[in-house]
Amino acid sequence: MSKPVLRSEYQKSVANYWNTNQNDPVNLLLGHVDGYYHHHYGIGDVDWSVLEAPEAERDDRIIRELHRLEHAQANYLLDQMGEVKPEACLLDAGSGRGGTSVMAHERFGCHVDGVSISQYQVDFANGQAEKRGIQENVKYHFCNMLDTGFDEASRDVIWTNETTMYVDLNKLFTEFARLLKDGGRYVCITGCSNDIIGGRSRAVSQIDAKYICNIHPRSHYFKALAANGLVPIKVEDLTPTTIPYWELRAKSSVATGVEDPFLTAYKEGSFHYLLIVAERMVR
Ligand code: GPP
Ligand code: MG
Repeated sequence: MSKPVLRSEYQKSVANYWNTNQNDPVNLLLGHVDGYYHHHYGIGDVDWSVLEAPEAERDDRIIRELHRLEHAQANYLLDQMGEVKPEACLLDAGSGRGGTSVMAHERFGCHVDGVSISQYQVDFANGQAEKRGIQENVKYHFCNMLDTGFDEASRDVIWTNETTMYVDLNKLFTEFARLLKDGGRYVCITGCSNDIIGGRSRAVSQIDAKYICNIHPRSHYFKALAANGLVPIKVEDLTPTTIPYWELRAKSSVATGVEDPFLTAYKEGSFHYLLIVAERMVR
């Protein structure tokens, strides 16, 4: 008998959060702008003129601007993948409503599998792929990213876009090392706590509580990567480029209350928005 996708009470509670979070204006209204549904944050300079728009348009202009910044984040993540051929096979680990996978396929023409432990998200994302007529090349699976069942050395690129805080990093990178081809790339954008100054701050704990996640200390990423033969080629602190997104989001009608903890954590230096690009050692 195959193992169940959800292996612990913790995983069940995370799946339940995303299965029942179906009326989330902060993600749906942004996605409705152009049909790319994201579950990550934004980067880049804000066009602050949106705040001066006439009352009747202001809210819509802010939502479009937030979406533009989230889209820019996904494009920046894809920029890190290097050359990706149309015959390449990619894995989106924690694929949410599927936006980044669609973008990867559109940019590279490649095959993408997305995995999520939320059946609702998997169904939503597959519906989007069908709508676009790309369901042969972009497929979402109800599947645990710690144990995907995909073939060994089958992946040219794997990415995690703000999903690693839900899993044990060592288990995750063991699975990614198994899945990646020799020299294959892993691209990660994540929020991590700053453990050079000690334990986690109150603001980081508040973010964890909101999303039922466990934000990892920065050093743990590099230990777990090294332990699994994944060698960083690029590390970039994206914190300064994401703060404007949060400042705009705090002024929007779709603010959820998590804006203050994010802004506090980033500004006090207890938390970073980090990009890591790593390559798999040859077997
Ligand atoms: C989801 O974004 C991302 C997370 C829940 C993981 C936590 C991320 C960190 C960087 C700590 P979302 O788009 O679903 O969130 P929201 O609904 O707040 O926009
Ligand atoms: Mg969001």
